[in-house]
Amino acid sequence: MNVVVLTGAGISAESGVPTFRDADGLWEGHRVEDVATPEAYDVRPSMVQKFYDDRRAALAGVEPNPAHTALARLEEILGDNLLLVTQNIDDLHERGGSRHVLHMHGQLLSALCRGCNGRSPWEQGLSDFPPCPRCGVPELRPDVVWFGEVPYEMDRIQQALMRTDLFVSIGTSGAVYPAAGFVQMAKACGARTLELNLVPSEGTAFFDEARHGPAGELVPVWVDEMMTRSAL
Ligand code: BJW
Ligand code: ZN
Repeated sequence: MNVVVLTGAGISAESGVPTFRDADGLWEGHRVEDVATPEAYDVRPSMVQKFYDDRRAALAGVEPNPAHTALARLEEILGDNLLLVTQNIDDLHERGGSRHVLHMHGQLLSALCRGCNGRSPWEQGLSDFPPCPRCGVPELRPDVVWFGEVPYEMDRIQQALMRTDLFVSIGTSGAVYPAAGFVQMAKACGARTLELNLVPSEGTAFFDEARHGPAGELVPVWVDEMMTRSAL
């Protein structure tokens, strides 16, 4: 069976990583749609760099939860028949044991050079505008996808959605495209679709089945079901 899993901020919530659109969401007082843009970075680069430096530093204080580790167990069974796509820029899937993770909105532990367009692994802060390891120009920005920018690996994701048997969306509000449209694309191509989210998402009506509750409980149960089925 071929499976595509899409994850969002809700899967990391129980690890202590704030989501974007819940009551205690990120960017305190600002709508993410107003600040996660290249224009906001052009106007206030230091503020934006500090925000991402703080989030990068906070990774050291959080751990993967049972939802992340359950998806790693699923990868062990399905191998290349699982495509795990995350909108998250944290590294909790990798630390939970997943080996192949497609970060469509980029990664905190990577820097993108506005001089040469190169991507470099990055663990430190960027607020002091260090030189790019590739070209030496001090134009490194967070390697994340802001509104108006094209998410990574869209061709690969679209190909996978067209041939998948099952599409599962975990912990995402369904407020941001193109990820919010994956359910309809997969369904139009014949896949069964399942939502696992704390509450009904904006797109909940598009799913064949929706289960609501914390990802740390729902995901291990669903993965156990998948493992039982694959053992039959
Ligand atoms: C739990 C839980 C628990 C809590 N257990 N669950 C008009 C109409 C349609 C589209 C557009 C439009 N105008 C503009 C657009 C396009 C635009 C867009 O979608 N805008 C919307 C505002 C409408 N999109 C873009 O610009 C994208 N690019 C693009 O479209 O390029 C064109 C193109 C596409 C494809 C091919 C070719 C060209 C880029 C979008 C970039 C988004 N970037 C951000 C910031 C990334 C860096 C960072 O992290 O700071 O990505 S915004 C932010 O939202 C972040 C997230 O990845 C993304 C999604 O958020 P997510 O993960 O869903 O989090 P929340 O907080 O919204 O939801 C959490 C959910 O978890 C909730 O439902 C909770 O209930 C649940 N939950 N606890 C389970 N314990
Ligand atoms: Zn460079």
